[in-house]
Amino acid sequence: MKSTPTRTLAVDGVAVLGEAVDRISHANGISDPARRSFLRRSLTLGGLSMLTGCTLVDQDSVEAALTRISRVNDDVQAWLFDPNRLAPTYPESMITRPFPFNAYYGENEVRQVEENGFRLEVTGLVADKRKWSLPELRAMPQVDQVTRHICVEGWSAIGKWGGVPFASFLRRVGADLSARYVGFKCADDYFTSIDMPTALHPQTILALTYDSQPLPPKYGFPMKLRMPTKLGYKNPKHIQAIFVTNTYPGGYWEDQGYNWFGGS
Ligand SMILES: Nc1nc2c(c(=O)[nH]1)N[C@H]1C(S)=C(S)[C@@H](COP(=O)(O)O)O[C@H]1N2
Ligand SMILES: [Mo]
Repeated sequence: MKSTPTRTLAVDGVAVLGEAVDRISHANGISDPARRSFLRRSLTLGGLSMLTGCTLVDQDSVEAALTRISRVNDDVQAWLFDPNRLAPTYPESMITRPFPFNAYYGENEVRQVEENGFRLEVTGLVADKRKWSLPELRAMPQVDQVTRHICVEGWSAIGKWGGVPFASFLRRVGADLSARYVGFKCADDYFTSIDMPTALHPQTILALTYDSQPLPPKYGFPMKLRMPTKLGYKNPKHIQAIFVTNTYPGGYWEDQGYNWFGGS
């Protein structure tokens, strides 16, 4: 018997939706199977279509509708973000040893960046576009913090990072603090971007050390941006260039469906 086109579409749509809910749940840190299956059961194509005002005819339009939900989620998270609320800090005795490595490639492919000749690029909406050597960054006042890193893949670990408070760095280079985004380009071609309120958060640091030692290659030498208020994938390692902009820069995982705000 031949099924009607509408019926076939609905069945395919539900399958696509189920997969998409899993992916978006993953990207938003919803790892609890009970919450996921609740979402799977309660989110129907009709509901999604009503929520987003999109006509859901194929995989692309379902993806577009979910992207739209993810953008609303970004706005809600940005609105809920309290620039003065501090993430928990921990005693050094609670540091996870060994601290896990993660990247979009294996540990045997970690980028080896040379210290000699390294210069951090700073571009976009900043008054001073001078490049920075590592000794120059180390000469700025440094802070240390022990915080929890949370990865959407379902693990978390406590680590100790030290470096320059990112707000001091942005002020020092005369960044336009009313700009929307700060973007990062990394030596391994990873890239990401964050909102200005998080960039200015007191616990956001341009980290040069891990556990009081120069950042080892696997944890992102020569520097990473460490934000205990954001999920792991928002914390770029091997930073090569920083830019301030009002044009949405996206990110390596964000462009593949991970939520952009990525609060933890
Ligand atoms: N340059 C770069 N930064 C990156 C990644 C990456 O692949 N490349 N992966 C991100 C992800 S998903 C995680 S969980 C953390 C892992 O950091 P760690 O190796 O210090 O645990 O780095 C983030 N920053
Ligand atoms: Mo991650």
